[in-house]
Amino acid sequence: MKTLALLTVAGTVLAGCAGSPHGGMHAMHNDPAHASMHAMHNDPAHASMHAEHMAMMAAMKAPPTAPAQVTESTPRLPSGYQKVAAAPGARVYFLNLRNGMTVSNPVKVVFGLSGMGVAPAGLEKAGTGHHHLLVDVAAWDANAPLPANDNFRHFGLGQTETTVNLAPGVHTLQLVLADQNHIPHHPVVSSERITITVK
Ligand SMILES: [Cu+2]
Repeated sequence: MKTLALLTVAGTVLAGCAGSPHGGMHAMHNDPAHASMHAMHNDPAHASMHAEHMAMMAAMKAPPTAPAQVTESTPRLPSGYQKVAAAPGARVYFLNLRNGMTVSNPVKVVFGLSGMGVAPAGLEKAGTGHHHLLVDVAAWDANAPLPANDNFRHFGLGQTETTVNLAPGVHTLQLVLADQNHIPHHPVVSSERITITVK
């Protein structure tokens, strides 16, 4: 009976999140192998697995994070600088983190990019850029070089992942792709802004 109840809860969440980027995860609940994991919850030895599963479910229910306030991108800067064009449909996203997750230091962040390539800063190559991780940034300017500080972290060597140490508590993260001069593309290629809790 307990197993059935858990599956029912999963089914309800699935219905509420149709079309969400977590669709693939929800799909696992229909997988017989995953269903057998639920059955194991009756075994105390699998209590930790149960806790992990519940944490995952909690992350799915987290309210979405308010988007950052971003100035409207213009093709040129006031200086006359012509921005590098973003490839149509280009997308940057967190590969290993989701909104609402609770994580421990050091926090690994893996950058996902589709439709464009990664090139080191300083190298001008069409259809490329380098990653920037924005930590606790609620507003930024799409028409200026991204600042370089603890809140705006540059990966100018072309890195596609990093580990960061963050103070325990709640933080927001966002990824922004920018050109060889650290200026966001036009239109902007940025990820969803997510909230994580660091233990
Ligand atoms: Cu940069």
